[in-house]
Amino acid sequence: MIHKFKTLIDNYTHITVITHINPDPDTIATGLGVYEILKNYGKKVEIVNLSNDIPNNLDFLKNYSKIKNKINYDRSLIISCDCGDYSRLGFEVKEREIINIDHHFSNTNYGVLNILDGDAVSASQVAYQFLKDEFKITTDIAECFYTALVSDTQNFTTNNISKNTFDIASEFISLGINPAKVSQNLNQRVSLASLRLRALALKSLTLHLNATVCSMVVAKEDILVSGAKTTDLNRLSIYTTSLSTVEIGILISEINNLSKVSLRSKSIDVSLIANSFGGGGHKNASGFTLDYRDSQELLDEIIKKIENRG
Ligand SMILES: [Mn+2]
Repeated sequence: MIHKFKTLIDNYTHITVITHINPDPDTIATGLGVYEILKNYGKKVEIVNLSNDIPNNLDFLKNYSKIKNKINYDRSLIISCDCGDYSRLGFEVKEREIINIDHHFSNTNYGVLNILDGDAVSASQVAYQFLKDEFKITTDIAECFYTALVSDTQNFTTNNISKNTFDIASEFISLGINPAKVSQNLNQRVSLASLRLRALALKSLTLHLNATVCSMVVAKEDILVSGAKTTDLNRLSIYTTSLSTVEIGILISEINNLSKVSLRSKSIDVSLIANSFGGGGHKNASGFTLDYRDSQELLDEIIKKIENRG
């Protein structure tokens, strides 16, 4: 497969790295690592994200300032990072060849080359394991991949982590990265607006089905009043499974004309529920987005599905 990868990139002078809509640190940091690898290999590379709202606590990563919100190259090879299906790219690139690097079980194989590992804890793990024997992994690249790994495992606390996760982390440390620097940037650069939003979201916390399900709703007004950005919503879902009795957490966010739902679980497969609403994701972390719906009605419908699941 690495040969096909090399043949593909050798066929092009220009490469566009695409990161997913509603970006999280895994997509951005994996994209930046891949960007640097290809630059060092001698390619003309651009890295894009559809939104203008990139988490700014990632600005310590090399080439962060190069991220643009439009594709400038007319003809380029596309490399997508952490995008489970084509719509996650956000750009119209159907006519171009796509290399798809991802770790979602639900990935739809939309690329000409699909580099997938559903057991990997981050897209950066997939990229690193695939590329490390053929390309030089510098400290800057390792820092990107490590940041993505720490973020997608919520600081090594998700239940998909294993010895392999720590082995890879230790390889990144051998490559010269500073774990404390990454932790501080990821966890201790929270904006006041996002703390205010967290308070409002926690205020909405409600328990259902004998306290086995926990929901939180972020209303349009909450985002407005707190001054938070939509990327500040990313971290809120962790609170929905904080309580010991809770098996499934639901976070509903009213963003513009959309209802965005994040589902989290301790062991139950919530991706099936996300699928039934047209979404996808991982067993313990998945979600879906709908045209705006009344949050209480939507919540009732989700809870009914949870109650009636087979
Ligand atoms: Mn990811």
